[in-house]
Amino acid sequence: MSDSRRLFFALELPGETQQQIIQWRADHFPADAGRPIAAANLHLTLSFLGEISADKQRALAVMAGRIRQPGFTLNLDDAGQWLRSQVVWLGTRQPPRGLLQLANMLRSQAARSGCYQSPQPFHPHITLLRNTAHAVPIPPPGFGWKVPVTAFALYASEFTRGRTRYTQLERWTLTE
Ligand code: 2AM
Repeated sequence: MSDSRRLFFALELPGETQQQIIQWRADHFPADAGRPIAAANLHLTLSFLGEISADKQRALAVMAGRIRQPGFTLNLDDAGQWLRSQVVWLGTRQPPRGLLQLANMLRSQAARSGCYQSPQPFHPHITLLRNTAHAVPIPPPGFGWKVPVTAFALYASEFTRGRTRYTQLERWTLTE
């Protein structure tokens, strides 16, 4: 049996914020707009690693554990739709320097370890809806959640019994 798993580094969201976001989504998007992501699965990916071996996972976790930087505040005040990938997302108009620094570090560690990293610039986002086959009206500006970010984590993505489940494997606190 293969020991590789589909892994990614991401920021978690506080449970309360996840609940507020899904309430806002229910209030502002038509029910048939797309497939809603479950509250517990709302996250912001920093670096997608793909299917990697247990050995590579350990090596990447050691490098992640050496990252030293302070936390930051994420203001989730932007939303949009990517027609090609058929997703509606929540993001930020002004990505904090700490977020870009953390994602850059994890992405370059992953690339150096042989994990393919998309050449597309990093566009921090939280996927809210998938399979949005048609253009969806995006709520006007005015919404926003300020999220204090004090940690990042490594997740496994598993698809079982028709459901995607994200399991947090390791978590690191952001401190200088
Ligand atoms: P998405 O929400 O924009 O699809 C788990 O699947 C996480 O990894 C999701 O946040 C997903 O982003 C991201 N992801 C999946 N495949 C990816 C890929 N090939 N490149 C970058 N991110 C990916």
